[in-house]
Amino acid sequence: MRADFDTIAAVATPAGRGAIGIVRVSGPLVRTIARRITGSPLTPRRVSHRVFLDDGGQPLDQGLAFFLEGPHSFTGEDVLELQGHGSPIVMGLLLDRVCALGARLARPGEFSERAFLNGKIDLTQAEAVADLIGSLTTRAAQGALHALQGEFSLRVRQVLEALIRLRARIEGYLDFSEEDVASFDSGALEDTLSVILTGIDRLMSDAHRGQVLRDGARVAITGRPNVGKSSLLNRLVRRECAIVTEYPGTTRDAIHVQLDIDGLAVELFDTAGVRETEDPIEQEGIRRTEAVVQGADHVLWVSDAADPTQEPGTAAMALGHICRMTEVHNKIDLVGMAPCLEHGPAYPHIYLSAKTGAGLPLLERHLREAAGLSDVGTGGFSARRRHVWALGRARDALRDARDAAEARAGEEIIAEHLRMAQRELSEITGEFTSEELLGEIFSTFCIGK
Ligand SMILES: Nc1nc2c(ncn2[C@@H]2O[C@H](COP(=O)(O)OP(=O)(O)OP(=O)(O)O)[C@@H](O)[C@H]2O)c(=O)[nH]1
Ligand SMILES: [Mg+2]
Repeated sequence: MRADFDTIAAVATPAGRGAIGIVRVSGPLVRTIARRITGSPLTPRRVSHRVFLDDGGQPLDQGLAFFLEGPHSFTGEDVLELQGHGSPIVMGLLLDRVCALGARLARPGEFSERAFLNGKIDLTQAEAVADLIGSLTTRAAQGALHALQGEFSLRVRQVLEALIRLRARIEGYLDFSEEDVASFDSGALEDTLSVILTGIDRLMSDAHRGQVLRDGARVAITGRPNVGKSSLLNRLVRRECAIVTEYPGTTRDAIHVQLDIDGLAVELFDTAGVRETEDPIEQEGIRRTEAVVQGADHVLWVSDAADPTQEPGTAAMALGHICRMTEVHNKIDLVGMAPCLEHGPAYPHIYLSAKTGAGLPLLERHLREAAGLSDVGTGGFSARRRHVWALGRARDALRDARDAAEARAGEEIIAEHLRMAQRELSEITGEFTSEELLGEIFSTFCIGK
């Protein structure tokens, strides 16, 4: 436990009214605060029913008090939890009282930050706590829990350890090479490097999947007017969310809904149909469509299977940079077609009917596959974009090391690339992370966590 920390306090339960509200306190003053507020010392790890007192000995509330002695607590410090009645007024009174006794209000994520700084959890685990709280689907929650239990950190550490062993060998050789006549075995070095690279590639693809699990995908439905975009959105969310009419130009505002496609959190956007128009409201709608398409991970360009004059999905490309696109040929019920998925040269095509629902499971499976979540069972850990990027930079540094080894570039250069790779990996677990990055990460947490 770090001696230089002060005592922090926050309401750990959500704002609003509920059966129970919890004030959480952590730091060196906890024992004193606990004794003053409950009137007598608390036994560690024992829950006791107490009256919570103000400075004149008058009751503020009553409830359960729970005291944990550091380092056997979440933060690694002495921790007090007061479970009072879940009223914002009562919580405010208790928090004021705790602060009057020497605590200060905690910043967002400060309890988790202390757990990290006191070595109770590493950075990916601290992030997993926030991700578990913010998870959008059951699978995302499971993934965050796996990361919290250290599954991701363990994988990173395994790569790190292999890397450190290799660095030690090379740097040991560099230190003694003048006396030692035996030359460095570069074949063995290349073999070890390729084993590490394979490990990091596998870890990167798992981390990427973990990031999709956490963040989900932004999917935009777009196309010409009246092709059935809003009908498709309604069918996917299984309720009448967007207005559907037989008149072209119905949708103007970009509507967005959140849905869970078997573990993939999708933010689905319905947009105004794209066409030349004089109507200023519709023009604004089309401008918004373009903005939605630009920000999407996946675009579904809807066309009308019953209308042979329709432009192909390539017209969607004109809307701007598109990451991934699928053309959805809607209204197959009108032409008596069976639903199917075809892989075209430029992008896939799905034939379905938003009206009857035929082909919808094909589309849902396709979206999961495209996001890389097709084979996720309940396993896998959640990860963040910053982890994937750091893994990418570590992999690049390792590739540079391998290229240098192959080119017999000299051990100093190889050692330098390995050092860079190690630094990137250590940034993931937080062993080597700048103050700014830490501040940025913890500031997105909720207060009391
Ligand atoms: N037969 C048939 N009709 C459909 C299907 N999907 C949509 N429609 C009809 O097509 C018309 C237009 O549907 P919308 O969902 O409003 O089309 P949209 O693309 O959102 O149209 P805008 O918002 O005007 O751009 C409505 O009359 C729907 O009932 C389908 O799969 N089969
Ligand atoms: Mg519409």
